[in-house]
Amino acid sequence: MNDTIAAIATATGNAALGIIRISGPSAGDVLQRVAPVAGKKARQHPGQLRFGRALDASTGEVVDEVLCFFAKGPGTATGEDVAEIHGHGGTLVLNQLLALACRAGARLALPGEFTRRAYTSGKLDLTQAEAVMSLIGARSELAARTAAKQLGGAIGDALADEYEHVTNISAGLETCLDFPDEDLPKEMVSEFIGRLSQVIEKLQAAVQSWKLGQMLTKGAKVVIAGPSNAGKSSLLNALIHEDRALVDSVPGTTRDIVEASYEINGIPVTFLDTAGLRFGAQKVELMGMEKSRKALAQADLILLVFDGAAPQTADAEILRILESHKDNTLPVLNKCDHREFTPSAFPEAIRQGVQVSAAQNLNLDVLQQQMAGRLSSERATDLILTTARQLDAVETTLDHVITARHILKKGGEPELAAADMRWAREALAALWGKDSQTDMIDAIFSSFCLGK
Ligand SMILES: Nc1nc2c(ncn2[C@@H]2O[C@H](COP(=O)(O)OP(=O)(O)OP(=O)(O)O)[C@@H](O)[C@H]2O)c(=O)[nH]1
Ligand SMILES: [Mg+2]
Repeated sequence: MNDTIAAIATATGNAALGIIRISGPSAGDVLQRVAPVAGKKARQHPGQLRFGRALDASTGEVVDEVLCFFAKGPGTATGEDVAEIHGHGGTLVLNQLLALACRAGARLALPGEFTRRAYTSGKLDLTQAEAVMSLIGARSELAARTAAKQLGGAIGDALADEYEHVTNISAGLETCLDFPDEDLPKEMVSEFIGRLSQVIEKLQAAVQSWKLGQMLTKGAKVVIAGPSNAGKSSLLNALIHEDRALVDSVPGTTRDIVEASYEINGIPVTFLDTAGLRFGAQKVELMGMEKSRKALAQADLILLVFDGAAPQTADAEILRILESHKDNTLPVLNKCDHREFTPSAFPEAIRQGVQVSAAQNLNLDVLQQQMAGRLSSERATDLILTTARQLDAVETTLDHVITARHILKKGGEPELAAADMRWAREALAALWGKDSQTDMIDAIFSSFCLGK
């Protein structure tokens, strides 16, 4: 980390501005070599932008008119000296500026290297570093808000108490191991069990948040399924306000799956309009129906659409789908504008569904609200795990904490509980990329009296 790195920090393509970012011990020197006058002024006035010219040192030619910025570490994003050259946003000119910076002593940064330096210098923990990418890639407002919270350290804050309990109990058990002949004091054991139960509850909530985290990052899959001709494609078009899928009065219109992206209450949604399920279909339509059934298995939410004027279409297969996916299925009775609309002719579970008219845009707001409710029931929490790595760390911690509590409850060997608590501590520390050993040593010594 004692070299100085540089990269184009803005997107490629033509734009009003483009920024070269430089970080490392010679950031100031590099800046001054690229833009001698403005760079010098920027170094004299850290935190301010100075106007000047970037020059090709070998020819003395002006490459671009630029604004220069300099900030001294460690109070910077990477913890190092940081410089920026704001040039015009053309691909060619930015590459020239970057080449000047490299000739002036910087090297090209590797992907993620600025954020990595921020992590190494303790500016960010791992969950915050991951949040940088989530924020940049966020596809919806809620995803962006969640990433922004994580960038601010939300996961660390939400699990700070749990980490402290795990570390302290681990330290407590390790200390007891030094006195193998003595049993653990009863009050201590019951206190540990109580605290572990709190930890378990919180970690379980964190694990549950993963599903929502996935929906936020990848988007929720909402499959529109049901009998042929129920108005599934009409409903898709009405929900996304776009003429996306073909609609026709002949059953079997949709065969391949039609996808469309949309956002519902801050959650990015991918709708999958599927081939209607019906008896007596022929080859291609049957292939489409097979795809429909597969799509159901991957759905976060299924809109099971019925033609409210054709109760006979709610046949055995459809009812089986409703039964086997009842946790994530929302029945929808379409065509409520139809004169033969008869919800009472449907089985109870379907009759309770939302009554809409895709053709007349009736009640679609109610349907949207119900979808949002189903997709974001766990939304209240600040603690949302968004990467597989985070989930793995929390699940591993949870396993060990549960085992340790079990051992303590049945009066088992403290060594065994201590081993599980050590693994739990290490796994939880890995969530943030912390050094659990140092934290535990801190926990042990902080319980010593002053001056000892
Ligand atoms: N009256 C009325 N007719 C509708 C409504 N929604 C759809 N329809 C009609 O129902 C027929 C079938 O509509 P689609 O949207 O193609 O139905 P689908 O479920 O996608 O059909 P498949 O793709 O064949 O399975 C068309 O003639 C639509 O105009 C509605 O709300 N009210
Ligand atoms: Mg269709």
